[in-house]
Amino acid sequence: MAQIPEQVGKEYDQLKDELNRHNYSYYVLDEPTIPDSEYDRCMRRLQEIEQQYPELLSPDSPSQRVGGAALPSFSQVTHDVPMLSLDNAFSEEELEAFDRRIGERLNLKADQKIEYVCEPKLDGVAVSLLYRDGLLVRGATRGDGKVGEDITANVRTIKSIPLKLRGEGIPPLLEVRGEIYLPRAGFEKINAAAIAQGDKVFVNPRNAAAGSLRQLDSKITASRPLEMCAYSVGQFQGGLSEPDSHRNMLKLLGEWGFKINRYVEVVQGIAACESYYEQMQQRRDQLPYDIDGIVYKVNNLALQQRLGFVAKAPRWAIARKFPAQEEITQLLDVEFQVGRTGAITPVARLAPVFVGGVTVSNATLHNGDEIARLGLCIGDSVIIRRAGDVIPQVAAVVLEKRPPDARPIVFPENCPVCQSPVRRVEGEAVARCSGGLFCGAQSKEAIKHFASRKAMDIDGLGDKLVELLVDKGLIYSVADLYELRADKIADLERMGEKSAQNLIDSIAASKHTTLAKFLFALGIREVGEATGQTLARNFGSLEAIIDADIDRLQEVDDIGPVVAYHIRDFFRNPDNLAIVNALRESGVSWDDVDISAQDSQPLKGQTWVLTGTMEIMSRAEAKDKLQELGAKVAGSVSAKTTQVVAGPGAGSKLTKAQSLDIPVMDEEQFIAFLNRL
Ligand code: 5U1
Repeated sequence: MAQIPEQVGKEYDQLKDELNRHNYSYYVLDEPTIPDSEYDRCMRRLQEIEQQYPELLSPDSPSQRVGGAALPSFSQVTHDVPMLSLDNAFSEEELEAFDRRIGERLNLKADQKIEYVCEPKLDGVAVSLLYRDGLLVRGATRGDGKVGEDITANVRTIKSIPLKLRGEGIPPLLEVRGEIYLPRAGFEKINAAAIAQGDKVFVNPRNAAAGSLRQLDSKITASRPLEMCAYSVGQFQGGLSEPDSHRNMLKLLGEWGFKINRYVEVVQGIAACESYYEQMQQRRDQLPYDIDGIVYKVNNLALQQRLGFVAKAPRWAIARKFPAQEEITQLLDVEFQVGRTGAITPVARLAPVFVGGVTVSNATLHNGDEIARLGLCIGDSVIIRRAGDVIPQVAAVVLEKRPPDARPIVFPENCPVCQSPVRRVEGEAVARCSGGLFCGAQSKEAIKHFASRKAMDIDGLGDKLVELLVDKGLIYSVADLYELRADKIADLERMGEKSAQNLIDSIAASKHTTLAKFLFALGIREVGEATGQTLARNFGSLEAIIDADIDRLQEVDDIGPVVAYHIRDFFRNPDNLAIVNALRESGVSWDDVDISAQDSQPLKGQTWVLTGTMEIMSRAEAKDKLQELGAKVAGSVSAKTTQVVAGPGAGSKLTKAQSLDIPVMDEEQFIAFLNRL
């Protein structure tokens, strides 16, 4: 065995501490401290040392988080203290009855309020983690509450689970309980990877978390971005005396290195529990993970003891469930919609179902591949999932319920609107109508996009009115908008002379625009707002863009071969050029951009974030201004953010910026800053 040089031993301990500290900051506190590249360098060096001196390797080494050899099976674990489940309250009345029962058992006076801890109920998998002398020695599933499975190798791979506890006063034996869950972004990511590989996808983040923990090969678990929040203690033996309240116990767990949900709150009395429920229900869609309800716990641990248990659940806690985010319903039909770029999207028509707080009767099926992947037939019972801000999804088919008369879904060969052939480019999932602007559906969508706020911003020209104008044959393309006359449209439904004139005035007012907005308004595939800005900044005039070949277009930062191809393709099409010319002849105009000013763009290379309310200038104006000055405007704060502008009501983005030491200014300071440039 090679002698371990003292220097190497010291370096090893330092690396371990540094990596564990970083893991804690990054995965528990959400506050990155060192760049990824530095983390990777430390990890490589640690592994190098472990390879050379394997006797140094300890169970709390961060290298142990990558997973090890696959197990033949999971062994069983008996819980010394059973893992309880929770009773549910399905209404305010049931919650109030829970509070009354507690008051009666504790002989409280009618006006005496009980102190409760309110916690979001994370939708994942319950876990027990056993620590001896501060080291993680066992992770187990709940199982039936008495006997679970040993998933130690898998839990070691979860970065927010401490392998070694930090801080003071750690009891020699500590069993922590909590929830392992998969944030929504991680769920989307692993499902996207499964689709790319032709594997089965998970129906929801909970199933994905459970499936990831059930892996005998812990390397697979390590590849899933699971997280864990602690919510109680099963055993606490020796060391300091236990805290007196549940909240203080959670605080202590936080100090020892566990992630504690940030929305945990102590309240007085059941009415406050109800307001907390309402607040969290409002917030539910914006959370980055699924929660399925709220857990209320009596805060005082001595009172918890007095209250005790019934069967498998404590008397001192209850879960109030939120409306389900998944429901079963029937697929009645599939219709095919044609989008602005001709993309044909199958849309599921469903028997209406209340899910995630709204009634859902349609869901997108994305494309033909998605229908094939789901194995969907008309008449099937399907699981609809609506979680977060996302549009409702058909998550799975319930095959056992397939009726004998279920029919296969046939993708159309011709456009349902204009009958032109449908084409699918090899390697692309999307099938498209080949009719171009000849297709009524495509021209309607193109006009809606052209008129939209971020494009030509034609006030009063909403989607419904565009449909009506096209259906009545008053316009065929965007160029016709500028030829409209008030007397031609005054007779339309709910129009009248005054509204007709207002619309004509708004159309006229939209004529003077910017090159960037005009490019965006044209609806060229893959050319969004930001690409419109980039093109305008780099070419200065429309003529220069029309004349640019693919190579020239690709010389521009952020323009790859696909975008370049679509731009070129658009301006090669004589119909499109005719529309562009007609628009210019009608008076659509902009000031050419001074491209020589490019190098002096003072904010080039910077990333700004706008958060909170803007009271003096609009957020859109602020964004335009920053982009003109060369800055990127991002939606979230990260270590790469240069500057944050925070108005009243700024929340988590401001907190994150402060924790990362990113400079923050308010709107007045921002305007003063712009004036100085
Ligand atoms: N937040 C939270 N979830 N949850 C689940 N607390 C909590 N407590 C539980 C369960 C099953 O059980 C208690 C009895 C400790």
